Amino acid sequence: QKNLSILSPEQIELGKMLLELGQGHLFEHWPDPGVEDDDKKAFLAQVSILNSSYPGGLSSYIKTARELLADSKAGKNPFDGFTPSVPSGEVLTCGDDNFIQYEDIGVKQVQNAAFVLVAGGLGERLGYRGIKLALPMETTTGTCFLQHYIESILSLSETSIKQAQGECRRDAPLVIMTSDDTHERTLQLLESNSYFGMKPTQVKLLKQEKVACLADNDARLAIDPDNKYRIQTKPHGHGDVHALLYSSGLLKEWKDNGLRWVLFFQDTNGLLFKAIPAALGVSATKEYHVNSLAVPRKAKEAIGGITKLTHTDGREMVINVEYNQLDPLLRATGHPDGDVNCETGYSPYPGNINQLILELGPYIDELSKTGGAIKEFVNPKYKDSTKTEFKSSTRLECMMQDYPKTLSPSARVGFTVTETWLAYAPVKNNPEDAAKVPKGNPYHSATSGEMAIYRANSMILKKAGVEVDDPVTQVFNGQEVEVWSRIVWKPKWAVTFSDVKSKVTGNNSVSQKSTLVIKGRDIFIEDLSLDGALIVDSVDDAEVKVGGSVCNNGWTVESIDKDSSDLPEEVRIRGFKIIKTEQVQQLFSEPGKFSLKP
Ligand code: UGB
Repeated sequence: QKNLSILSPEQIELGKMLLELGQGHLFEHWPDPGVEDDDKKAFLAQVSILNSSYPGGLSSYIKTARELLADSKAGKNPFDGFTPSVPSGEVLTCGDDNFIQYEDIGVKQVQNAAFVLVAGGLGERLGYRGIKLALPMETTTGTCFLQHYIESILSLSETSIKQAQGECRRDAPLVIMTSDDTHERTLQLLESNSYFGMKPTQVKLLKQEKVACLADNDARLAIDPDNKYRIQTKPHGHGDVHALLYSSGLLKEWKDNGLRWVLFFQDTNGLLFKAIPAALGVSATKEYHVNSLAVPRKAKEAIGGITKLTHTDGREMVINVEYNQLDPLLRATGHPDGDVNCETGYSPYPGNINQLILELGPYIDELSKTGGAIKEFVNPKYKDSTKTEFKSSTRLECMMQDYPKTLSPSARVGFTVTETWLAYAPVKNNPEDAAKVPKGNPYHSATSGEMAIYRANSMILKKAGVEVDDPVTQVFNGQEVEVWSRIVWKPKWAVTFSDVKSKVTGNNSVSQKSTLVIKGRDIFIEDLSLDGALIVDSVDDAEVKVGGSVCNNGWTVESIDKDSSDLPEEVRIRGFKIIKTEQVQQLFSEPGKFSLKP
């Protein structure tokens, strides 16, 4: 009461609201007016942000938190009444006729698509202090994830416009969701690299706010241990992307501009764009409102499982069940062994890789009803079995793949499974945790993420008729990985399997010790025998034929000690570095037709 005189009317209202919501403890330590007044005002300024950035405000947040905390304490099963079963979806195999057909349809649709990258996570599990988008995807060229994503979108758009015979020329929008942890560094990465070739107006950053932490089962907000005039906050999860997109007005703008699709993707999956065109083709052909891209999943692998849930009241949905919930759900519904591999060596539930394709019209209709609010969950760590106290504060969380949970049963929700080697190699785990992954399960580390790029490119070239040697097995940072020829190309050279096929002719071979880097757009590989390192670049108006025999000492992959402090963190987390001994390197910088036959 005494402090009311120092506060603005808006701040007084916020204070009253907190008292009505049972949050009196937040003010108990407040001294008399005149003491720490600026801190008190700063506290209410933070409350104002927390209140306005959550759909329905703090009262809604606290109400939901009380309900979810009560359910958690009572041990209520979130899937009560639901029986899981294996759903059916479209299964694609890279390079076969079906795949090529879907890719063709998908590429044409890219000119109607907007791209949304969720990149608010800091990557604590990875043990890397920088933002994950700045991390090199592979160290042969040192291209970072963001550069690769942007160049892929630019090339896909270019191809799309060409294939649709320039019906309409429009720059594909890219939204990046950031957080306080990643915003400034993401902006800086873009600005210091001229947006990697995108127009700055094409890219929009939407920053997600953190949410208030909860100290107990009554959803009393937690005071920051380092500052008694701040409420402790934590990330709310990638599900925020829907509310942010809705409130930004971008969805309506996209619809008015004639766009039809919104594609969501994550920060560190260097393979993803190899599967996007075909998956978009599936969305367009099957007229899916929601299409999730999935890969075969090893039981207990830390990715969600796509599951069909059927309720006793007849409701049905196809939805991601997060990895920590799938096993208990199966055990509770007549599968005593829980989440186990079937005869294929994989879980029968395809793995969600959080690549979602939503049809814009139905998406806007749904968000007009929900405001983009996504079903939340809470995951408190209790001190003991009485479940009365938490080990540390908790908060509500939400996931972007839970968007279909509020959809009506008539919504067309499907999924598309493709091979893991083609579509999924995230970089999430630090070397220590990766080395503990059970044998046969993927490491999801910087080591495996980079090796997966070489494997995918080698496999694609093999499917296109190139003789690529088998890989050798090596151990880096305690992880056994296949080391394929280091083959890397820029998206402007090829963004689809058909692009690759059209640029590779005759009898070509690449030995295991080789490195092949293709940077220019119109480079044609014809009768090349490579045993060493070859790097070719060209300006867009040059057409270059590359063939003949290239043999040199090349670039080697050398093991390093992850604890050696003289190496940068992004090298140490891989456990190897590329030693560049000898190469043929050629840039064709003038327009015209050329041939490179060393
Ligand atoms: N992210 C945000 O933008 N904001 C946040 O508050 C949190 C994250 P994680 P997670 O494909 O491998 C997901 O932490 O959540 C961004 C799926 O839920 O890497 O453990 C963050 O920057 C799971 O079903 O993953 O697991 C990153 O880009 C499975 O699909 C993205 O969200 C798994 O990803 C994912 O964050 C997977």
